[in-house]
Amino acid sequence: MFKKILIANRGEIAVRVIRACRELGIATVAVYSQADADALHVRLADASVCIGPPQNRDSYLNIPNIVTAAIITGCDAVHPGYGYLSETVAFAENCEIARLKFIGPRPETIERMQDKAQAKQLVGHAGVPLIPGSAGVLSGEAEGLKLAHKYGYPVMIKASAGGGGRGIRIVRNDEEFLRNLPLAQAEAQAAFGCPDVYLEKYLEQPRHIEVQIIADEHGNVVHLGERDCTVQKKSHQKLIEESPSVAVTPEQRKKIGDYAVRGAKAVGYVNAGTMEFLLDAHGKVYFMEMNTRIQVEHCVTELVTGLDLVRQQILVAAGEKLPFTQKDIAIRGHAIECRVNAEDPARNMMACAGTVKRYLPPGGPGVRVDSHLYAGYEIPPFYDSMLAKVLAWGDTRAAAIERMKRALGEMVVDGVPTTIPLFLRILDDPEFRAGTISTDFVPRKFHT
Ligand code: MV4
Repeated sequence: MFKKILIANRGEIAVRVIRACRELGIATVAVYSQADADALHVRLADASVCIGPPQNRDSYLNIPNIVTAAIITGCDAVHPGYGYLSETVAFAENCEIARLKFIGPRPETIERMQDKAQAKQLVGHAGVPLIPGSAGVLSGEAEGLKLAHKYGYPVMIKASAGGGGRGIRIVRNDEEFLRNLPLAQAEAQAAFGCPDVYLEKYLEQPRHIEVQIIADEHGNVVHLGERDCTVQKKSHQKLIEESPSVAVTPEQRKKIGDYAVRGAKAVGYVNAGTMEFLLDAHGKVYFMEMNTRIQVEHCVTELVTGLDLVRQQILVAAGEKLPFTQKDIAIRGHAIECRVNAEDPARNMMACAGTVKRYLPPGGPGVRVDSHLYAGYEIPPFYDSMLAKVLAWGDTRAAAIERMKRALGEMVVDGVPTTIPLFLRILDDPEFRAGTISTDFVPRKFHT
């Protein structure tokens, strides 16, 4: 087992990883930027190293500084969390070169899944249904027009190096296609350093369903059910995640889970990962892309399976066999997560700086809060706007929703405006409660 793990991240996920390490008796090293000297993850870790100035590129994205910090503190493994360097091939490679175990998939797997057009092909060859579209990267205008006519408009042009809603365009006729193709390619080149795009039929009003998988280094892959992430902003920022999905039947659950396992096995996947699918209005599921990291919303899966996913990540990275098989996994009750963000309409995604004057996290039966906040904390202006993940578990979806309303009702974050009021409105929305929504729900009803 590892003796000391460096956590290459900040915020709530750094705190989350430290907690898993402590329960395993593994020492922890936090890294922090000059703006994060008073951050909770620094306080909770056994040791800490300042890795540079506040800007992400100078600190949390600085591979030499982070690898050096791990070496000089005597670490034997690195947990990347989510975002930052969690899906950066060069980081995983540099960790391995420095004899530091990267707690995640092999660098080659990250690389293969990063190219979304290639990932679709690989997973498709394993018999997983794909959103109809180009077989791999679009070769040019002619192929694009041919496929658009074959599947019918609207179609989407997606950047191969994009993902998570970045680098996608919808086009509704030949003229729009011909005008947008070069724009999409130029934008992809500028944003990701690669102009490749692929084409997909546009699915109307889909639901976003994703399946958590965990794989060990001995060929065992288990899925842990699905999460429904349909409640998203226009910007594709997720607001609410749930497990299980109201829109998935037990038969579909088995089928989607099987697709996820087949896809993961096809690419020799190890560690925790997520297969993303779209569920269309006819109840058909199609693979969309794979995320090769632990995700923000992993906690809803933890609440319905009783597993500690970060602990499992560490154990499989240390070479242990999964301690369960598929038949041992049962989904119990229903879990919901609300991402409480510092809400500043003027600065999308970035936290508005401010001091948290009072902080009263909710608690009680069936409630979990993962957060790096404390009263007196000064939120730096350089990073993500997420302040806390509030989770509620219940026997049923209705019970989980009621618990979430209770939890958010008692939560106090003074000093910065938050998304708590928005959540309280969504949780009371009849369409949300009925479970009949699709991805247009938040933009249509809440204009965000
Ligand atoms: C789509 C789609 C419809 N058809 N692809 C947006 C986020 C990124 N992961 C993929 N996205 C979509 N891809 C096809 N072929 C609709 C969306 C989409 C969406 C997906 C999930 C959750 C919210 C969404 C909001 C708008 C569009």
